[in-house]
Amino acid sequence: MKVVHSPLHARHDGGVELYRGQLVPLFEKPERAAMILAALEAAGHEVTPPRDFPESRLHRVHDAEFVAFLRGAYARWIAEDRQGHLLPSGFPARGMRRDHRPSGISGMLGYYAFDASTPIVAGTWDAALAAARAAMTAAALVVEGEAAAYALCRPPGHHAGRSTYGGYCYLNNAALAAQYLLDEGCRRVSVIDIDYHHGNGTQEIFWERDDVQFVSLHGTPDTEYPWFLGYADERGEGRGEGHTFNLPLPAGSGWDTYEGALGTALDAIRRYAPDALVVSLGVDTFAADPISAFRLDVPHYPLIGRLLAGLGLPTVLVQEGGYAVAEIGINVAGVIGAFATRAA
Ligand code: OKP
Ligand code: ZN
Repeated sequence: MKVVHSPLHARHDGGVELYRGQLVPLFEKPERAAMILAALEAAGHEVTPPRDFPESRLHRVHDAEFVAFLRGAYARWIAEDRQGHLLPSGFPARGMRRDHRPSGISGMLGYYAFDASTPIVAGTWDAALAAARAAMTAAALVVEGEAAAYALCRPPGHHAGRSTYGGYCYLNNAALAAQYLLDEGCRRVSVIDIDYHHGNGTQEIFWERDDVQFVSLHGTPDTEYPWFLGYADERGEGRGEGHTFNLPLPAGSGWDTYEGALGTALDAIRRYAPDALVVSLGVDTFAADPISAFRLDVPHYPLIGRLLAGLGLPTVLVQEGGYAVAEIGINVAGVIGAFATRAA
C-alpha cells in the first residue's frame, strides 16, 4: 500500500502536557512516526511525500480565522515576550462568554483550545500542515485509482473541530481526507474511527451532514478522554440525523467485546452504502498503551485490517493515536499489511 509521509512531523517536538496534575513530556512524540515508518518500509510498502494543496482545502473543514490563529500563534507568543510552549490555562466554561474572541494570546488560547494536553511549539504549524497534506494526498491517490492509501500523520487530527484544537490534534486530517473525496466526486463517505478515544472533532464537523457517516468505537467518555462527547445517544442532527453512530465500550474491554462492536460498526457502514471509506486508525487500543485501557494484542491488528478491507471500499487510512512506541510499528503494519493483502 502507498504510504504518504513527511519528515516535517519532527518539527513538532519538545512540548509538555498537563497529565494527572503534572507537566510531563508529550506522549505524542516524534519517535512514534519513526517507528511506524521503519515497520512499513521493512514490510515493503512504498513511501511517497505529501503534495501541496491550496489553503482553500483547509477552509472546507476549518474556520479560516482558526487556521490563521494556528499558523501565527507561536510568533505572537514570542512577540508578547513569553517563552517555550503555548498551553492554555483558562477556558470559557458555562456562564462565561464564548462569542467574544480575546485579542491577547492567553485568551485566544483558551478560546480555541479545549484541553491542556496540546502544546504549540515553534514547529507545530509546519508539522500539522504536513500531516493535513499527507491525508489529502492519500485521498488523492484513492481518487486516482489506488484501492487504498495510508497517511502517516503526526500530529493526529480526530479531536480537532471546525475551530477548536485539543487531544494532541490541530487540523483534522481524517475530515480533510473525507471532504477531499467528496469534493472530487464521491457522493457519500463513511468515516470509521477506531482510535481508543472518541473522535469528537470529526463528529462535530460532520454532525449535520448527510454526505458523511461518522462511526466510532472507543473507550466510554464517562471515564475516558475526551469526557464530554462520544456517548451512544449522540446520533447527528438535521440532515445528519442518524449518520453519527457511537459505540462506547467500557475501559478494560478485550478482543471479544471489541470484535462484536466492530462487526456492528461495519454493518452500519454497509447499510449507509458509501462510495469510499476513511479510517481514523489509532492503535492506542493496544493492551500496553500507557494512556488507554483496552486489551487488544499484536495478532488482533491484522484481523482488524482484514475486516476493514472486507467492506470492499476505496479506503484512505489516516494515522491517529498509539503511544506504546515499541509496538506501534508492528501494530500499524499489521493493519496495513492485512488490508493490502485482502484488498489486492
Ligand atoms: C489523542 B488520540 C488523560 C489525559 C488525556 C489527551 C489524550 C489525547 C489522545 N488523563 N490526554 O485520540 O490518541
Ligand atoms: Zn487516541
